[in-house]
Amino acid sequence: MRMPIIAGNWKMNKTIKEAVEFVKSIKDRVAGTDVEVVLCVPYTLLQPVKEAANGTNIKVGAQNMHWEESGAFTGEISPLMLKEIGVDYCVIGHSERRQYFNETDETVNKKIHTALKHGIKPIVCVGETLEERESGKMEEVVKNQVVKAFKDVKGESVKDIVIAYEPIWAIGTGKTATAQQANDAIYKIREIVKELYGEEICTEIRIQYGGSVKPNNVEEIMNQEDIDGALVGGASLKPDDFVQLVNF
Ligand code: G2H
Repeated sequence: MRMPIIAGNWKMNKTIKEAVEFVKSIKDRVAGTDVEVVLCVPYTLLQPVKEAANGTNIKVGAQNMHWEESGAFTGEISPLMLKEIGVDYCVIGHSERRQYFNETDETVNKKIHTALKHGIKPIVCVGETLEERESGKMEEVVKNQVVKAFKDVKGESVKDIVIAYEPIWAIGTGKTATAQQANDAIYKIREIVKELYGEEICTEIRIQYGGSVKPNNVEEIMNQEDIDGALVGGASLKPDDFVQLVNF
């Protein structure tokens, strides 16, 4: 039985004060659920959110990290720095990072290896553009991303990885993939994991959907057989909305 995981991806939003108030406002309302609750926040908010979430069921994630432990990489953050704060998860390969910051399948793969080495659970994002979907290439594109992301990742580590299927055309656009489209894509991703790692691991790995998930569509999405959670941007910024998402 896979535990559902609802992760907020705050992107480049919120001050420390706003973040701490957010955690105070939601912590009692997300307590005691059977859902894993994660907030993926900007680097400046990791420590304050971790402290505010102390003693609650809220886990904390970063939105990116470097694959090296230290060195001359101006502006970057290493897995050791995240680990020191007690970060549980890290989003890796979000489409915005692929699109605006030259993230590639190769850097995604390196980051996954480093995250696993340091006990940080990767939330690995994959997904196709509208053009790719309309030309019937969704499966091929996503397969290529998954195969390259998981290169040389050992089977026993795969249970610590969450995949987020985020069709690029549904991100922040208000266009959501239908629950059926999302489930079909996620079913296919599970089949790819099965080809790579076999039946047991493919039934264990959690695969989220991301892209304009909101309180009014979360239930239908979460009711799909293969969808184990949501990676949520816009709707994770308001405490009341986020609480509704967790309590779908
Ligand atoms: C996709 C998602 C969060 P939104 O990027 O990862 O954002 O819910 O705003 O579409």
